[in-house]
Amino acid sequence: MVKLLESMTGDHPARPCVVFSNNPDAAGLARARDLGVATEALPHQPFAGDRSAFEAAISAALAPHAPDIICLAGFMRKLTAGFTDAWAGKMLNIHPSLLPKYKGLKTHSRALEAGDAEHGCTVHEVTARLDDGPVLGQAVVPVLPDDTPDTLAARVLTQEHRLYPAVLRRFAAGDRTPVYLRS
Ligand code: NHR
Repeated sequence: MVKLLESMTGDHPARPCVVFSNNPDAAGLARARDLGVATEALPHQPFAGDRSAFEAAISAALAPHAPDIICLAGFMRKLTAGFTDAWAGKMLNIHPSLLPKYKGLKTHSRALEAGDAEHGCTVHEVTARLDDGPVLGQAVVPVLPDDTPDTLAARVLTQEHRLYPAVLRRFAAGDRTPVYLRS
């Protein structure tokens, strides 16, 4: 998220208008404020069992900031079709695997257990189906012999920090041609 904020300067076609979290204590909110970006936070727990009500409250919190694009970055609440349809073609996510491999959680240990020679991350459009929307970019890293889930995650994260800003820049300019990176 911080890499995205920092990337939006100069000739970049977008500017950050707000950072939202469902965790009022998220460190990223303070990082955003330090960078001069507005923040909103709304815990999901009071909405237990009613995802649509939570999403309506998110929409109300975002509305004054008038976003054109939403970038999920570590957002861990599944979104219903009501929200994803409203933002179809305007909401991105970064997922730590080479989709369509390893949708869902624990992607690094799953890649290691499968004996994959390569792993990576994917930026995709968010649709109602989890980790399933059109691919906008991928970055590939090698899996090394002594990797643990943590060492592999760190290698992927370095590429996430390159890939997501590169995809957002292209996407915000209206170009959905996928970006492919290799370390
Ligand atoms: N929502 C939709 N409709 N489509 C996607 O592609 C989404 C999404 C919401 C979040 C991010 C995704 C990831 O990068 C994302 C993509 C959390 C879960 C999940 O199961 C799934 C996918 C992602 C993030 N969340 C549980 C839930 O009940 C809670 C898990 C937890 O808190 O640890 O919402 O991986």
